[in-house]
Amino acid sequence: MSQPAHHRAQALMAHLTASSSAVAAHPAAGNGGKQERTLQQHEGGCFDGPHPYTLDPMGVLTPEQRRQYDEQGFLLVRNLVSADEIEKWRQRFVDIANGVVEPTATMLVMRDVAIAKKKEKGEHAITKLQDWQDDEVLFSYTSHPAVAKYVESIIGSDFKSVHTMLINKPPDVGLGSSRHPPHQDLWYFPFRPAHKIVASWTAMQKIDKENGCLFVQPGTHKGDLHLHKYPNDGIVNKAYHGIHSLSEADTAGMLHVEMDVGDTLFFHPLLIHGSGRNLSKRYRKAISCHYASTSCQFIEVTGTMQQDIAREIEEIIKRKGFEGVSFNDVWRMKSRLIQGKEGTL
Ligand SMILES: O=C(O)CCC(=O)C(=O)O
Repeated sequence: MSQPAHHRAQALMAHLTASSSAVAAHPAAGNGGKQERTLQQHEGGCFDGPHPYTLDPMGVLTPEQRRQYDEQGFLLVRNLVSADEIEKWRQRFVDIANGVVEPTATMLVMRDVAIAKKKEKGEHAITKLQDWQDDEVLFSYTSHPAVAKYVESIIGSDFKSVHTMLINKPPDVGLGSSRHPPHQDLWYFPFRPAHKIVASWTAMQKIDKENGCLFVQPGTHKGDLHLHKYPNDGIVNKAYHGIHSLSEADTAGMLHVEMDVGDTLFFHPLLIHGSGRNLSKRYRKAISCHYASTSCQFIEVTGTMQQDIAREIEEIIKRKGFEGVSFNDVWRMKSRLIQGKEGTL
């Protein structure tokens, strides 16, 4: 293992040791915990009462916003974060891409499958920065009070960030690799229930159909988790699975969400969504985080549909030098408390 990889491995193991002791304080969590067997892979669930998908303890949402998320599984908040803040996160991305700032120990620096062959350098070589929960500059997006306020209004007051991404979608080179096939984010998550998980996705520039905006299928948050696989209609990036029964052509009729700088979409992890090819000449940037209530619980995915994605992620992490790290451990490592109290997650 190279020296930087060795340091990353040490940092990862330290992180896991710390989170395992937190888990031990809550016997329902962790491998073999009783609750793990009671929650099912398909469990979407909803809150009791008239608002099945929004808790809104502080009364932040308007009746229309609440109806929107409850009925359609997503909420678009215009101009939620300022252009100055977006610029700060963009600059951090550029500094990491150019080697001016070291990526943190657990950060994944990803390259587009088509661009990798072109030997681009710096900002244009990188398609995604992921798992930057320990980078304080980027993390200021995750913990941003305006974002956190809406997260709280959906999943309640105690929550963690579980997955962080800055996506730098490259101009498509004609192979379709810049698209993100229609999928449900719950496919990747070994914890439940689904209604206590929410994503935020903030546009870092004007994003429209041409440069590959998000598309969503309203109301699908009320359905089940579908089987996902690698799509067979073109080349696709590592771990970009899509719903097996849907192709790129099926996305034409979905709702395309065009956004401006700072606009933020919040959405449920069962909502079918993805993004189209970037047909412009410029890279398209968005910053995103998934949050989960600390009352969520890990499930055992062995023997379920999610087993394949779990194995794939474990393989990826093993190749990076992290031997013996389980799928659930990967998620423990990625998580960081944002607000409220620790729980079973
Ligand atoms: O930013 C994009 O192009 C799509 C992101 C997305 O759907 C995801 O990462 O789940």
